[in-house]
Amino acid sequence: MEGKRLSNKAVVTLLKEILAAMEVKGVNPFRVRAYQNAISILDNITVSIYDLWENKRLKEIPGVGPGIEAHLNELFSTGVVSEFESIKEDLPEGMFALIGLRGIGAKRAYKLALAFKLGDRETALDKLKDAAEKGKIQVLEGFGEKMEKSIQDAIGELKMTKNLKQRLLIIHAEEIVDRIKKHMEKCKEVVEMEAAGSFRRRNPTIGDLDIPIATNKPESVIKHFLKFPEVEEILVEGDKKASVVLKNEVQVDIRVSTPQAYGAMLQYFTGSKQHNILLRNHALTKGMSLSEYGIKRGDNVKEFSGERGFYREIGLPYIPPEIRHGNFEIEAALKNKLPELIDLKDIKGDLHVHTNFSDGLNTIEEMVEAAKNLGYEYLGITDHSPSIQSRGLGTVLKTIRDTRKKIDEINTSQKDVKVLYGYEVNISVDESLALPEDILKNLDFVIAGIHTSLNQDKKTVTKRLLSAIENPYVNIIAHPSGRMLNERDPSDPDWNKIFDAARDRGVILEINGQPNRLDLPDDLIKSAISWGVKLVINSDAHSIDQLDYMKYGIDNARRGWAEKKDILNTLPYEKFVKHLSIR
Ligand code: DGT
Ligand code: CA
Ligand code: CA
Repeated sequence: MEGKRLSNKAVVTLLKEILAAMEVKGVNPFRVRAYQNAISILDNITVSIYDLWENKRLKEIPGVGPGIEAHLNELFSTGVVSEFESIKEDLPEGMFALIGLRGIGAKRAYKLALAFKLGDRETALDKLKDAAEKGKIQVLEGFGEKMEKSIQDAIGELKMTKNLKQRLLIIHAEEIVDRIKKHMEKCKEVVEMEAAGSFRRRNPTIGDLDIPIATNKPESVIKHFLKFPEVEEILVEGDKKASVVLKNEVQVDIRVSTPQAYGAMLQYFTGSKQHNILLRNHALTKGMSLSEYGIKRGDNVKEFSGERGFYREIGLPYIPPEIRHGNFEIEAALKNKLPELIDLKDIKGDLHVHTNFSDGLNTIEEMVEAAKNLGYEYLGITDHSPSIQSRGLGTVLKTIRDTRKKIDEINTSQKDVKVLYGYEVNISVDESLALPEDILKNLDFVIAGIHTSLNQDKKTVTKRLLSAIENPYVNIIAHPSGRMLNERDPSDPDWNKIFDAARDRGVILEINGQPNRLDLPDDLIKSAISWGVKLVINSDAHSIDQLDYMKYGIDNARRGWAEKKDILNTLPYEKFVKHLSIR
């Protein structure tokens, strides 16, 4: 099939517009729901939707039913969806520019676009801003003064358009959150605060920071927040919220609530937006309506100091923030089938660390000492393998003998941490491994990974990974997708083939904890687990401090619904090495 290749982002944007158009037109709510479901899943998948279509595999995506499949089919073969063309024919084009605004659903976007003749996308936001400033929104039916103000704020928040900026890695967001927390600790009116949004869901990258704060003195808290020394520009200053841009261009939105109502506020600002939408749909079926202030039944709004009570009220167990993606977690919660997510304290060893033998900072001994302090039972040393081409076979063999001796000595002189000797071996462009099997077979274990030419076509990159999986001495595939956040897209092999081969041959896929990798991505973690593939979480530390990157790997594993049983380095040493030797 030869069609019109579109990025996942372009596909999702278009589907969101179809959804909005259907909502305005009052299409059957079940179809609307189906679209919402599909969008939240398509919005979070790593594999190319276009490739799935090309391989006639759209059906395999959960949530993609025949209706949406037909739309995608038409979109990829012709570039347009005729039903969409006709459904939006009499809708003002400008409404589609408003859909991303906080609190503006499709129907409101439509009303505003009609009222202010927002005929095209480019000018829609500016025209709306102008209307708000002139007080023209509050007089519209169903809007009012409060709504006008909140639309103005939402446009303000959108000013630093997220798409134009690079998203922050979570490790950098953590540093900023720590500094804000330190500043806010000096204000004694703060009862409770937590960074919510994508940060609390442990998304690998963060667009902006959202911080709900519990207090009985909103004015003093906001005043204090605005004195945070890193504030560069104040976008919104209200009596219950503020938005600022920091000197490092990061936007921070704070919202205050009373301690008694903090649970609903925290829940709302944790999101994801899609989770909230689906949760609201669920609550509606029980005659309840959700907001950041509480749960409304009839005229009565019930407040919640914490999130557990909030979820309980709508008949659900607590759902951990990491899986609030709008991707079947509500269904699982309803059936009491939420996963028991893996935890950092379950980890018994790290199988991917570098030393100063290659590009690491510390010696093997220092890495082992640090692993002992973390309470690990085992540590796999996996420097980049020495190059036979540049050093010559003789030197490489001697290096390996010497290193083995050293590791044997460490294993004799201390018994706390069992040290395993391996290498991180490159999978070359021609599919060969950087070390021959004669050498590989003498190591305790081998990690193989792709580091170059990731953008090969699907067939080639699939074959390349399969050749490593089929090598009898390879135990683990490092950072399988090869993505580098903000830098490099993941490669796009046929994942089902990779998962099949890995499961059948007992090869382990890695969840790499380096904050700029976090690879496997969460959606692939979830698929791999459902495929029966075993995983390990590694720090890929290049210094003793980086052993802590394990925690980002854990975050990512949790986002992929991983439980302790799915992750092999939760096993005690004996059982773990047994798994390595069954190969
Ligand atoms: P980000 O900042 O792009 O990394 O992602 P988030 O998830 O932090 O998104 P953000 O900052 O736009 O909004 C924070 C939370 O507020 C979001 O996770 C859920 C909630 N929220 C935002 N807009 C809406 C909305 O239109 N409807 C609902 N129900 N919730 C929303
Ligand atoms: Ca955010
Ligand atoms: Ca925000």
